[in-house]
Amino acid sequence: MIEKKSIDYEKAVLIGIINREQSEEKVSEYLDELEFLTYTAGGEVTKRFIQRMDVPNPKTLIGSGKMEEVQQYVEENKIGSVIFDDELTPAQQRNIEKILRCKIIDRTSLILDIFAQRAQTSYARTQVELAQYEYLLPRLTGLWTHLERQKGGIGMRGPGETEIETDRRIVRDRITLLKKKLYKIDRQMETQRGNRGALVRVALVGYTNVGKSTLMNVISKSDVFAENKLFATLDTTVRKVVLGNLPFLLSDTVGFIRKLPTQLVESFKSTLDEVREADLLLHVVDISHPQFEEHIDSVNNILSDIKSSDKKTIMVFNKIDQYEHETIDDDDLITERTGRHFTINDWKHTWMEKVGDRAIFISALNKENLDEFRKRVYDEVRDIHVTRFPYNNFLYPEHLDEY
Ligand SMILES: Nc1nc2c(ncn2[C@@H]2O[C@H](COP(=O)(O)OP(=O)(O)OP(=O)(O)O)[C@@H](O)[C@H]2O)c(=O)[nH]1
Ligand SMILES: [Mg+2]
Repeated sequence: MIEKKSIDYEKAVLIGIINREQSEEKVSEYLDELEFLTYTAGGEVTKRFIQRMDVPNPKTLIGSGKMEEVQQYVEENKIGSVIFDDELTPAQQRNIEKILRCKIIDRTSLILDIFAQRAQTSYARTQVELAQYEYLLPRLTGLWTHLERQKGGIGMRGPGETEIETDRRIVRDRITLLKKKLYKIDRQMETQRGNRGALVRVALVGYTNVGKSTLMNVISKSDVFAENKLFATLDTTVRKVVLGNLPFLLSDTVGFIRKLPTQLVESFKSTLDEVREADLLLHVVDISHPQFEEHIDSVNNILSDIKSSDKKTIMVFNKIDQYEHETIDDDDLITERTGRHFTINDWKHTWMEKVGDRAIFISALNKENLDEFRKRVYDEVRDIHVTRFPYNNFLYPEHLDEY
């Protein structure tokens, strides 16, 4: 599925758990995504371990038998990292580290790692660093409690305690400093946004890797970095776009993902201001992805976290060129027809029923249906524009094709 280049990839294994909330099928999908994340972070997955358990082991998450299996594999195959899809408590992480003696990573720290790798500007770096320290702080606390419980003997008190206390203070000081730095940048950016005047603002939002930057480039003839890895974009790019003679601002920003670490949402709040302050959202969806409907839900959850869920939104279903549906034979009476059997036309009907003409199906890559897309955006932007500049109405005709 994922093409590998000839650089050195660190070998990794993935671990997932099947329980009442996560069916076997779901876990396999989650691990597909985790594998893509691992690849983006520079790792190569050589094996997956899956355990069925309703109550996770408080000490090591998975059971001891499974852990032995993993340990043997890790040793025999010189595995660099073991990556868990589920979040580990600080204690679990430490215990597992002791057993497996390699890097132990959970989904949150993996995503943080990718963000750190990809942050280009000092603004993005500051936000990622803040999120990393926020992630670290409770883990230092965990270490501290752990040592506290262990101490008791004479001589155990001194260095351990002060060391961790010092660590915690350093981390807290750093967090305060980073927050101040971000606050300062935020003020500057606010002023910049203020200077843009009252132009209508449109924001591209969506799951990671759905084609937001590609669409931005096509629409605004700009050159935003796009590639087939997760989180290609971390900073927000804003371009002035003119459709007909109607000007508006279009922004492209960081992609969302299932279980986006809360520390990241928190520290990327200002990057997401562009979304929060937008008049219109273009929610881009990769319809060729088998889990695109869950992606829509994840994006909607994050939008509601940042109080932007009631904004006017156009659903933009992208990558129709890559969409494949499964077929059922006419005489197959057993297979139940699900979304996977829908054609693009079936999806069109479904979504038209849900959101009326605020759903559009395109291919940003092959430039399919882009005229209709432009028209739809034009109509919405025009509606907002005429309420904002009531005296300029005559400049902007009812429809884009009246030019
Ligand atoms: N087949 C196909 N691929 C597309 C289409 N649009 C974008 N892509 C590809 O999808 C991948 C991701 O595109 P990006 O534009 O980087 O996606 P993004 O939503 O900006 O991703 P992040 O910035 O990582 O959140 C790239 O390899 C694009 O070439 C499309 O319409 N069809
Ligand atoms: Mg992008």
